[in-house]
Parts: sequence; C-alpha cells; structure tokens
Amino acid sequence: MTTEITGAETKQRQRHLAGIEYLKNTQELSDARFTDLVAKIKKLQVAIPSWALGTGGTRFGRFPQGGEPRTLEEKIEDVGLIRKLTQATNSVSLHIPWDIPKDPAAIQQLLKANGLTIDSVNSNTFQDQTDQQLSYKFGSLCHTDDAIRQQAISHNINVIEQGKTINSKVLTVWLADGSNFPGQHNFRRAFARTQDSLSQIYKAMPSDWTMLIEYKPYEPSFYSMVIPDWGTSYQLSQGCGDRAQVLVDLGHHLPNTNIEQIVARLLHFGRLGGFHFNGSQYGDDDLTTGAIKPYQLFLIFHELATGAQDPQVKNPPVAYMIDASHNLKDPLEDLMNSLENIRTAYAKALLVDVGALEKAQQVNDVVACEQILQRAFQSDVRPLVAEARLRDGGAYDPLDAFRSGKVRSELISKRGKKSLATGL
Ligand code: RM4
Ligand code: MN
Ligand code: MN
Repeated sequence: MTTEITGAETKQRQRHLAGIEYLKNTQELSDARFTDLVAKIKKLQVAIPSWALGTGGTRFGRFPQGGEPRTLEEKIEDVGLIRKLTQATNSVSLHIPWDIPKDPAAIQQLLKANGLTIDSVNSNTFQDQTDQQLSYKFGSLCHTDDAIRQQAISHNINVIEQGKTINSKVLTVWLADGSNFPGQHNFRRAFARTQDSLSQIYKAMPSDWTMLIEYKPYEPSFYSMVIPDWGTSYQLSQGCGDRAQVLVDLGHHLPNTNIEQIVARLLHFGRLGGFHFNGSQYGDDDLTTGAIKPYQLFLIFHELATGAQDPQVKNPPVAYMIDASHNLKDPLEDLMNSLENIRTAYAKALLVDVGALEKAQQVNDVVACEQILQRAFQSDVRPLVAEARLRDGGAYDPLDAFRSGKVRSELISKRGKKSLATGL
C-alpha cells in the first residue's frame, strides 16, 4: 500500500517537473524569470466572501449540501481550510448584518490562527432586517424620504464602526436602489440624493479607509438602477474624494460588454478599487470565475499586469475578492476552482511579451498583436501555478486533497446535514 502511494506521488512529481521544463522551453523562460513568475503568483491573494460558504439559491429553490458553516467562526474555519490547501487566499470579506463580529477580539484571534485577515466590510441596504424601523422597498441611499436615507447612511457608518474592530480598511457599497417602471424615478434627483448620502458616509470613514462603489445594470430593479454602470460609479467616487473608487463585479455587465477595456479606463483614471470575481454567461450568474469566459479573464489580468508596470498608473486596486453563489457545486470546491482559475489567468497574463506587443501595436501589426496574446493564453501554466502553491505549503491538487480527505463528510458529521449559512 505504502509503496503504491509513494509510486503515485513520484509519478505526480515527475509529471510536475516535466510540465515545468516544457513551459520553460516553450516560453523561453530563464530560471530567474521562472522564479520571478512564481513569486508574483504567490503574491496574488483573493479574499473569500463570508456569504459564499453556504449553498446559494435562486428564487426557485435551494439545495443545501450539508455541513454549511453556522457561525462566523465556522466560516473563518472554512476559509482557513481553503487557505491551507490553495495558499491563494489570506482574507475574508464580511457582509453585515449577515455576519456580525460579536466578539472582535476572539474573531481576530481565530483569523490569526488561520493565517487570515479581514478584507472589506460590505453594507446591506438591499434587504429589510427584522428589527429595522423603515423599509428599503423603494430604495435606501437614493430614497425620497430623508428619514430612510438617514437610516441607510447610519447603517453604513455602523458597518465602518464594526469594520474598525476587526481591522478592515475597506467599505464596499452595493445598492439595489432603482426603479421598475418608467416615470417611477426622477433620474437626476435620485442620483443627486445618492451622491449626497455617499459623501456623508465617505466623511465618516477614517482617513486610512477606502470606499468601493459597485455598479450593476439590472436586478433587483429591472427598469433602472441608480448605479448601473462604471461611469456612474466613477462620477460618484469623484464626488466623494480620492479614497472612493470603483468596484468591478464581473457579472455586473450586459452581455458582451468589453470588461477589460473598462478595467483599463479605470486604471488610467486611478479609480479602479477592486474586483468581485465570478463567472457569467448572461448576467449576475455568480458562477465559478473563469468557467465561462477564460479568455476574457486573461485579458482582464493582462490589463492589470501591464497596468502594474506602468508608472503612469497611480492607484493600484486595493481589493481582489470573489463574489459567487453555488447552486450546484460544493461551495468550498467551487471557491477553490475560482482561485485556481484566477491564478491561471494571471500566470498567463504574466507570460505576455509586453515589449514585443508594444512594438507591434506601434506599427499596427494587428496579426502580431493578437498572436502575442494568444501565445501566452494558450500556454499550459498549470505546473507554474502548482509550483507557487507548493512552495507556500499548499496541496499539489487542492480539489483532490479535499475529496480524498473526505472534508465535506467530516463537516456534515460535525455540523449536521441541515445546517444553514447566512447569505442570499
Ligand atoms: C449583489 C452584488 C453585491 C453582493 C450582493 C450579495 O449582486 O454583487 O456585491 O454583495 O449581490
Ligand atoms: Mn458583487
Ligand atoms: Mn452580484
């Protein structure tokens, strides 16, 4: 038995080393360049959202896996597990009030024990809570009623206060505010009220905090959203101040939108605050990142990688997060898939010969330009990504380790078949 395992491991190791050799040869990578690539990939750490550790549902139903984390503490343990296997995440993003750090000191300790910190804190004015006085049915920060606006502003300030206790430095605001029928909203006034509310929240932030303003073209409002696009987020962030930036959720665009160009624009303006990574076929599908459009994900990372080398780009993004929902897959498996696909896209983007691309662009050699990107995109970087993970002590194949370690059945026996995580 032991020899069999050792044999399999040796084979795996041989395959891994052969893969590295092949990549080095085909991409003409020196040892120094390879080491540099590994170091860069190791640095790419993406936050896990506390609201994506349970099974997601649609408005038609929910089919829980069992073993879902019941408390914030259990969620942190789950992220710790993902970290251990992938080494591609070192933080958790919280949605409040879905996850309230009731005992901040204990939470801090647990985070530390799991090698984690808190990334952003996210406010929620898209649902009414049971103890809430006034309703957000007709909006929150955009509301016509000052008292409701005030309640939503106070909630955001309260989220900042809670964030401070656990060392977060980023507030993410996503608004469901919008209208369902023509005539329902005065577009100009709804925008002005939103700007005023956001500015008040911005002023309440400590000076080392950043506010991220997320946009979304439709849902839950189907005629108009108050913040439907990056232009609106951009304008709102400018109205607030330097530490307000735009958050790009990959699923928050109409089909076929050129997201990589939006990323480049925002980088150029110094207002790209961060990402919510996920995969999308139609809209806010919240599928595994890179599952549907891996080329698009690569092109986005190409903008990020080249932007990082450009001295003209002033404010690099502060927050990389996943924002996904898992109706079919095991949430932990899905999150690990996403992390792997994100690092893979990044690794490919790092292989782009930027010097050659610039030259080809300069002389308008369209074919060469595209070929340079394809050459990087079509390379097999899996051994490179695995090497980065292995050097940090992660698993060679995280998914395989998760399955062969029977982690889900262990979680089910600990937490029960019917445990439910908070979230959507
Ligand atoms: C929204 C948006 C927000 C997320 C909520 C749960 O569509 O993506 O980022 O916090 O869903
Ligand atoms: Mn999002
Ligand atoms: Mn979304």
